[in-house]
Amino acid sequence: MSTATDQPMSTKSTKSKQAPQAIRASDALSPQQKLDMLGRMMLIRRFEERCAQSYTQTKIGGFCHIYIGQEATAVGSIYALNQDDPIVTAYRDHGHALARGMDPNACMAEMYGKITGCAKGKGGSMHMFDKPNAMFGGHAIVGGQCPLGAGLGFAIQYNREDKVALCYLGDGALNQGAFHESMNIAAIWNLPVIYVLENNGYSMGTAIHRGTAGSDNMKAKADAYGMRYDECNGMDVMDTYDCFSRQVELTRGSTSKAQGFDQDKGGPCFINVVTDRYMGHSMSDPQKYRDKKVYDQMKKDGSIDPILRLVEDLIDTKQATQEQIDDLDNQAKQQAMEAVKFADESPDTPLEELFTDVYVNPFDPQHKKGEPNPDFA
Ligand SMILES: Cc1ncc(C[n+]2csc(CCOP(=O)(O)OP(=O)(O)O)c2C)c(N)n1
Ligand SMILES: [Mg+2]
Repeated sequence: MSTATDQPMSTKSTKSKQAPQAIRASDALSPQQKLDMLGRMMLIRRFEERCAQSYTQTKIGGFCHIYIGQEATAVGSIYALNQDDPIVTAYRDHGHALARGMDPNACMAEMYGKITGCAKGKGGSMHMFDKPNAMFGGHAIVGGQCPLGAGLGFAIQYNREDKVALCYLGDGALNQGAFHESMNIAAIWNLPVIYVLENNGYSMGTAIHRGTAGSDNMKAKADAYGMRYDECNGMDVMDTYDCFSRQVELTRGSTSKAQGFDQDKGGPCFINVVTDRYMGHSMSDPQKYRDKKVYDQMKKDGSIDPILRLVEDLIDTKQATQEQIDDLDNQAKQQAMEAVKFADESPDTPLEELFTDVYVNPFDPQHKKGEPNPDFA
């Protein structure tokens, strides 16, 4: 049986020891910006705790995949983007939506299946969409978002925009054809897209080494397509931010107005973010495949926790006081509580909505021959 101790964090990474970088992007962040990143991670943590609670109370139906443990991946990577850089991800998507700036009320209401949700309650937990914040979902089919990531990159290149697309995927998507087809087309067309592997070591209950050939060498996946590769510790938000800061700017090189739209520059990249999910695959997973005792202790003593790590760093370096940290956490708790209240009090999505915002077949046989389908007008 695989346990957390079978697979310590360090063995999941293929990173060779590198000399410390002289200048890291995170060195230029102000204490205020670091607190802002901490606040975003705390919001995700407290929000997800409330989701788990509401799910157990059967207020949320369907599937629900909790992001706790992986907060630094969404926050560290998205912090390195511009607000209009598009992102797309899989079904474990509440964290990305919140990190991107989605209103927590709309996010929670979506899970409750309420009309006030970001997709009018018709998508649920796995389908968080927020076009104004350039969040293109939330996709339930493993690897299904990979071609969409290439599409987002292609749109940027075609429209000669100064943007970069991020496409997140779990380690379970590594063996899907859609992932490899997307990496291939991104490479041959030099698309401004970064494929972000959220390597939490498990797809459902299957440890990565049991399901993925060459799981100890993620660089080989990028090499197969002649693509740039990087990796970072996804339990350390600053390391994640540094990694994305350098790669996002390189990828932006092919589309940047400042750098002269040179399609031979920049191009795609594959980033292996080594992370950990604390809870089961979904709310219905008791995690019998992990040694819970060891794992609980690791979480408690803060040896792996991304939030505790940043808190400790801010306090040790006197960039923040305990009082500021407590205030941030209280705000996060408050926002999560308000989101639950908002979702509780919002009306259900009415039945008529079943037929809105869906694809329409203009040749629907239910319509008389020769007459246009009125829904298609
Ligand atoms: C094509 C496809 N096959 C199987 C499933 C069932 N399934 C849902 S989640 C999942 C595991 C994916 O794990 P991973 O990509 O590592 O993401 P994580 O849950 O760790 O975030 C599987 C096999 C699916 N949704 N789509
Ligand atoms: Mg996984």
